[in-house]
Amino acid sequence: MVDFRAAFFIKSAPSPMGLDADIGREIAFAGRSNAGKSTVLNALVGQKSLARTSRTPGRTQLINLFGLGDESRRLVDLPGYGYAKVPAAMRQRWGVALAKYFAERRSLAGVVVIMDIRHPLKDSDRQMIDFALDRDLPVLCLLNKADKLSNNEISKTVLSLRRDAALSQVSWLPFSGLRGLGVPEARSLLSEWLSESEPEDERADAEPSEGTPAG
Ligand SMILES: Nc1nc2c(ncn2[C@@H]2O[C@H](COP(=O)(O)OP(=O)(O)OP(=O)(O)O)[C@@H](O)[C@H]2O)c(=O)[nH]1
Ligand SMILES: [Mg+2]
Repeated sequence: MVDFRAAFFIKSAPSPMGLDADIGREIAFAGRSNAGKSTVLNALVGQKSLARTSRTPGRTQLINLFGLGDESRRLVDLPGYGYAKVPAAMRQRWGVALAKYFAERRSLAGVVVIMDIRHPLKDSDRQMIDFALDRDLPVLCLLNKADKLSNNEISKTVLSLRRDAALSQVSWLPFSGLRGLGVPEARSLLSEWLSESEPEDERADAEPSEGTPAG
């Protein structure tokens, strides 16, 4: 199990071009502004303010890169999308850079899309999911702010999302960054993504691992 509590800030970058070398494994976090991305990240790493949270949507306009223990396993906090005050030209440039990142980044091992459970699966969320599925990357959708709904409402929402045949490969998890709901489940899935053997041609060079635990 990856130690999420050992998360530390590596750097901020204005675009995916400014990220570090494309080695090791990383998981990208995407979501609409105000869906609670920073709160979710803080809950996952068990730190109050690793990723800054704000009541002003769209304050986080940089990519923030975090290491887990060392820099070979990383969480990539992408800027929130859907923020109306970002100029159209900037949004356009960002969209192109993001598409390139999702298409070409070899260390990208999976994508987490954070949504407000009360307003799930907006067009921009679908776009992120499609970027990931186009490359057969695993996707976890965290339905954040589940504390705002009753258990019955949560079940209904999750059931209807899981029924979407086009999204059958996507995992859905009710979540509350505020209350810690879903944290152990999310950590264990992301841990798997970060721990699987290296993708593609790197695998051919890898030593066969000894003593792999059974089960
Ligand atoms: N009730 C509830 N509120 C939450 C939860 N997660 C986040 N919030 C609130 O939602 C607001 C936005 O949270 P952030 O974590 O800053 O959201 P963000 O997506 O990082 O926002 P930007 O970086 O500004 O785009 C804050 O007021 C949080 O307190 C949650 O699980 N439950
Ligand atoms: Mg944020």
